[in-house]
Amino acid sequence: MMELKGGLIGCGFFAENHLNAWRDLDGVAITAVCDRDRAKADDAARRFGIAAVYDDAAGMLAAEKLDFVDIATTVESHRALVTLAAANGVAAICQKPFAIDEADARAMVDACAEAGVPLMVHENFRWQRPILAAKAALDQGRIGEPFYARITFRHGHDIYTNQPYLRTVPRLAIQDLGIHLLDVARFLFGEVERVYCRTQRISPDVAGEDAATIVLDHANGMRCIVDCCFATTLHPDPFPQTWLRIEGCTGTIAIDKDYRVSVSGNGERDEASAEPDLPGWGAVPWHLIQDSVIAIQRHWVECLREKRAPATSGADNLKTLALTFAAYDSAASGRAVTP
Ligand code: NAD
Ligand code: 89Y
Repeated sequence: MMELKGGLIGCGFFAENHLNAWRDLDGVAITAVCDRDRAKADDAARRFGIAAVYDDAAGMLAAEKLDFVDIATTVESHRALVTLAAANGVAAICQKPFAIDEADARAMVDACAEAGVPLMVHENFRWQRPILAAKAALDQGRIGEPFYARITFRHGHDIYTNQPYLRTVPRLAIQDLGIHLLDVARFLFGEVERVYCRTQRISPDVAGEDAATIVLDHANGMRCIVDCCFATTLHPDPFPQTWLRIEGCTGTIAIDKDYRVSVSGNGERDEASAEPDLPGWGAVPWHLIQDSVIAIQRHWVECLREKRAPATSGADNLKTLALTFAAYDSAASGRAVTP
């Protein structure tokens, strides 16, 4: 089997997880790295033993024979980089948030479709083990027909040291984190017909909202509350755990503190840990996310080889993005919005 060759664009904070995960996977290798900050690209290349180093993505795509690029940059660069990959006939993975508006997102999806190249958004939360365990219990019918859910991510962990740009973005909690939870809501319960959202800015040191409460009316009749906050004081701090409750006609599925997944029903409760193993290169508490990075990148390799669309394709992510835009519209207008 030929090894797939990838080029990584953006060697910043989160790219470290991508590079480590690629190294863990068989049948794929990152053979070139690029960062417009040459020192970052050089440093990643040295630490990961990658020979080809660039400070310009166009130069990398012109010179290298790549099966895909993995774009781990922040959102403002995504449209230029994804359309560049499409113009070169190269498949692309793009980090979340995929785009800041629908026009950019559609332009990227259309460019890749016209070029006939696969496009996946690196939307990894639905690949977290506790979420997959809850989805399996739901699909097995263990709580009957679901009618209510709450997906919550509230913490006070310092996210700003590693990601300083988060302090200055005008759209913070929903665009950075709520987007993952909205994708999980779609993954578990399907599409959404109405969105109602209220936001708050708790910390005086951030420009955007750092708390949001979103009510979703799903097409299947379910009601789901998506709730995130970066200014919660709790000890021990639960970052980066997503807690979940799904109520069905005959039982309840829950993800609680420390990756405990339970199914209650018929007067009984099954509970197990869905904590992922710590990757050799990983660190607690990021191992929950790091494990899901390995999982989504494995999925990408399988999809490329089998020529099938990834679960979080660009086209699929348009629907998750539509929920984030609807949430901001609702927060601004005070009304429920149809995405
Ligand atoms: P970062 O600023 O640390 O790194 C981005 C890097 O991209 C920088 O080194 C920058 O120089 C480089 N870059 C930007 N534009 C470029 C271009 N046109 N060509 C080449 N290099 C370019 O950012 P980060 O914190 O690593 O975040 C990157 C993305 O990852 C963000 O969109 C963020 O939301 C996302 N992220 C995802 C998760 C997750 O769990 N999925 C977690 C953290 C961050
Ligand atoms: O950027 C965010 C993400 O995607 O997961 C957690 C995070 O790093 C900070 O909120």
